[in-house]
Amino acid sequence: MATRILYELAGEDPARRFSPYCWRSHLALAHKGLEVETVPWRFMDGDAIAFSGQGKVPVLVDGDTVVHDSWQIAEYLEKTYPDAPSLFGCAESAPAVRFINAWADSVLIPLISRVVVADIPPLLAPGDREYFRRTREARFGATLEAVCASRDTHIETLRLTLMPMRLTLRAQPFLGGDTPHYADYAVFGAFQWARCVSDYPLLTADDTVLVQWADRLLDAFGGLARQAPGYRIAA
Ligand SMILES: N[C@@H](CCC(=O)N[C@@H](CS)C(=O)NCC(=O)O)C(=O)O
Repeated sequence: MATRILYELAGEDPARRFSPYCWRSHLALAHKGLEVETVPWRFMDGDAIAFSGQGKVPVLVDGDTVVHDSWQIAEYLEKTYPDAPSLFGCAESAPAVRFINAWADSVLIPLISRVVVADIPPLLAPGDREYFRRTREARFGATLEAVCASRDTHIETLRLTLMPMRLTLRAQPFLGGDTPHYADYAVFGAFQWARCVSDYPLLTADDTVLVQWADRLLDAFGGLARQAPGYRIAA
């Protein structure tokens, strides 16, 4: 029995792991070179993670330790496995990476959500579909279809919002510098989420700086993210 387990959100197809937060943790574990058994979890499986004292994934079980919340998991891995490659570059950089994580949570994910959310219900296990629609429509105050009806406008806002990434990645291959670190995973998790649920491309093919950055992360760790069922990130 594996001593390290990551519970990840899955669709009807257990291979469709689509949570942006779970991808962060999965890539962080790969970055640290830690083996993990990933367990598909669905919205109706609340009981399966009740031991964590809350109801959201990712949840990491590492021996006797249980950690939830992707940022907490990153900090836990950094503290517990200091000899493995650093997730933050160095301890002094963690606060700046926390800012990038917060930007992805509060700006990037809500914007992407308005582009892809209507594509999610058909991919969910039948038992999850009503719950997802009800809770997300309450959040938006509109049907998922109404939210995505203006996706052509939302995508323009999203693409403008990505300008700081382009300016940074023109000068270096990763947000982390010459090699990727948690800043890349915090942001790329959102791109991978969109790729896993929607055939609506987030990027245009001529957005080469971002397309190449996303390609590098899709290829990282032996193509871990690219192997997940999904669509194209760029048109
Ligand atoms: N701040 C948390 C967010 C985790 C989160 O929202 N997870 C979603 C899946 S993407 C979830 O488990 N939702 C359960 C629900 O909506 O019932 C983190 O960074 O891990």
